[in-house]
Amino acid sequence: QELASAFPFNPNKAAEYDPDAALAPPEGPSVRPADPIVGASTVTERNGSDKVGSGSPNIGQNPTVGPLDRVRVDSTNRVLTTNQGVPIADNQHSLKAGLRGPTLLEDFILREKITHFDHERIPERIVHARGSAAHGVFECTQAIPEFTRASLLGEVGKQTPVFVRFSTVLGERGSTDTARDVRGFAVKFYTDQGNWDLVGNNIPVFFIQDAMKFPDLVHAAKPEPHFAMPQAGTAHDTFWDFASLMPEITHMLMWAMSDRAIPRSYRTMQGFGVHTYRLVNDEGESHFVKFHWSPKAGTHSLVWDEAVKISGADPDFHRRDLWEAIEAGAYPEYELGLQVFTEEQAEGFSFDVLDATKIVPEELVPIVPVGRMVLNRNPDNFFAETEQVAFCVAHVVPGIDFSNDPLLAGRIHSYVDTQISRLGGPNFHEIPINAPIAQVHNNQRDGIHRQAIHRGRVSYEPNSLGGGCPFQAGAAGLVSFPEPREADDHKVRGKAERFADHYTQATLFWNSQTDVEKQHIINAFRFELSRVQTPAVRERMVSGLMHVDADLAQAVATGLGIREMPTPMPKVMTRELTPEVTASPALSLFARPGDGSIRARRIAIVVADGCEAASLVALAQRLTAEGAVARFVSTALGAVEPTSGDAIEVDVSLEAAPSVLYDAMVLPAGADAVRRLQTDGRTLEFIKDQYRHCKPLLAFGEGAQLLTACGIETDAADPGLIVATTDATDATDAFVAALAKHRHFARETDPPRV
Ligand code: HDD
Repeated sequence: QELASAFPFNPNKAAEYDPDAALAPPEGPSVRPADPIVGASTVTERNGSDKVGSGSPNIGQNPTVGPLDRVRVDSTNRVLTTNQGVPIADNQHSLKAGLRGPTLLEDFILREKITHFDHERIPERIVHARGSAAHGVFECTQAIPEFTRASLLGEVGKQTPVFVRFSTVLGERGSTDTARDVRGFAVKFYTDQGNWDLVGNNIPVFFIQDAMKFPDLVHAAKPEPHFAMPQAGTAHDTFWDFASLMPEITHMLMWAMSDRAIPRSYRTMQGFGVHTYRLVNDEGESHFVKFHWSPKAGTHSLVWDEAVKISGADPDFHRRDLWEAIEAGAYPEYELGLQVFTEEQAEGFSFDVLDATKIVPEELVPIVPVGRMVLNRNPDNFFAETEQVAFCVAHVVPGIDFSNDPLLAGRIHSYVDTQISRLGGPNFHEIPINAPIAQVHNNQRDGIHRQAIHRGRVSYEPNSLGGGCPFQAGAAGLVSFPEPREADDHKVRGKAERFADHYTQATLFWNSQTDVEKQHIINAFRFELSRVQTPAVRERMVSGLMHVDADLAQAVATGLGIREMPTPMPKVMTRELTPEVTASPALSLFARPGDGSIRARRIAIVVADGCEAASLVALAQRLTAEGAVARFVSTALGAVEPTSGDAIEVDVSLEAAPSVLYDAMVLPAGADAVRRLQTDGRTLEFIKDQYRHCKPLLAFGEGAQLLTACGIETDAADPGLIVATTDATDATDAFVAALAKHRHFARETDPPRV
């Protein structure tokens, strides 16, 4: 008895001794109950699990499907042990034959520790290696049983636990977050009909049309194989060589060169299922569907110069942002919208819906909101959850089915396959983060690291010895949509005709952008292609862009020093298709400004000895009250003495957190403070970057002199630039409004003036 209380049993095993104790939520700071969506009625907490849901999970019966608490470990007040649970007396010294003698082979404690350490790493994902994830809840806001029998969309208010991983595609596991790249947006829904993984990106189209080309694409885009450079980016010869020879990539390039590829935050980007999928209802009727996630905070991006600088200042910028927002209770929220259309409609479109390089314009098929997703809990352990989570496109539930998109077909194979080497075997579905909350019963057995302890002697079907169990679900199970085949279909390698239209939607995207966005796209092409060493590749790219838009091609060519425009690239498809839509304002980033909130925005309030504190403190209080993060910044840490009132404790120095890590900046009044700040080049650089990156700036009183010192015109008509007296509430209001708008691009020039 005494021994048991001194060294309590492993909670994973405790059920065998005391089932009640095993099912109780473990105590300790690392375990918090999931935060339900405010106002929702159907969240049920099971064992304090984060996997909340209204289904009937088989908690406590099947060891593979219990809540994550089953495997959470909290070492508070626990003794250090070996992996066998043996208490360790001394964790500082190996066992030696005498103090100066040789270390003994017998020291199994040393060997266990070192051996485990030697095997800590697993292969990183072949693509999307760099990522961050969070737990959350999906709630159905519009039931659509007429379209799908998927239970998560069957009932308004129904909640389904989710785990979401965001990622960059190209960079290695430790690469920078703000590289120009597509972002992955992968959602695992733990539904009561099994897990559904919607593995999407923040861009609704893809580089290629057929999975056959995926290894080529990735080989071209990843660091070049002879010297393994560059890291996390496409600005090199092999990518653009491939791109210039694959005109189907053109539409995707337009998106990837836009500011979509440098999001401000995972909280401020859209997500897309990309492919056309199918919804299937109880009657077995099918509709095509496209999935869209839209962030409540609006779509906001960085500017390129800023993204580059953030890479140095904080390579974890997006990871930190997601983590901190969730810790602060500013839960990222996204709306799930569907474009649902029939096969007959699709046949009438000027593009092929099986071609992943095409969108279905919203003007053609509106997006209907059906649910919302709130990310409300950070993982407890990065490796166990974020690294080991295995998203597989093949994981669908009854009511959700595939289309014949040939890119999708390859993905259905690739994801399960890659997990087998990445996670070391076929039992990766038993790793707690991957285990469904729905029950798992089948006759698959054994394999490396099997967790489930199957009872009985039956592991085959049909059987009579096990009473025929587990038995087929029949119509209640997943029934693939019996899509009829065309009578004259032959086995063939090739593509349907409309796949060959490579430019119409690239032009649609270009025509739908604002002037600011167009300029950023030109700049991105210019930057990326300037890094390409092979002139023929640069020219070939320009010859392709000539089919998108003459001005775009010309501007890029000028940036590359190409004086004579090349001959346009020969088109694969000579027949002209008439697009239904020639401009779609919804494709602009500015079309989704967000809910006007300033939650989780970061504001640098610059202080120095001799500043006037009252206005700054009042502002900081207001910003904090609205959920923003206000930081007192100065040239060094320590306390700053204002002209009156209490000293202000500096949160962070200019050196440690440069301008690019803030969304906005405030300059103080006070002649002495301004004089001090003006003599420090870093302050001026800070201000210039804020201005150049089009962020809101508020200067109180003499603080305006700092703007002038940077060559910024303080009387310009710029709603993002506010010059105020110290007690101006109007100015504070204007500043908060400017912050909600995010960026003020009217001041932007190319090249930058300041
Ligand atoms: Fe993929 C990972 C998204 C095409 C093969 N992909 C991966 C992830 C995302 C996407 C978000 C990371 C999941 C996570 O966070 O763990 N991939 C896409 C999208 C595509 C796409 C939206 C096009 C519409 N992918 C694609 C093709 C293939 C793959 C055509 C192969 C034929 N993708 C993989 C993979 C990865 C992967 C090799 C690497 C790690 C993993 O799967 O789990 O299987």
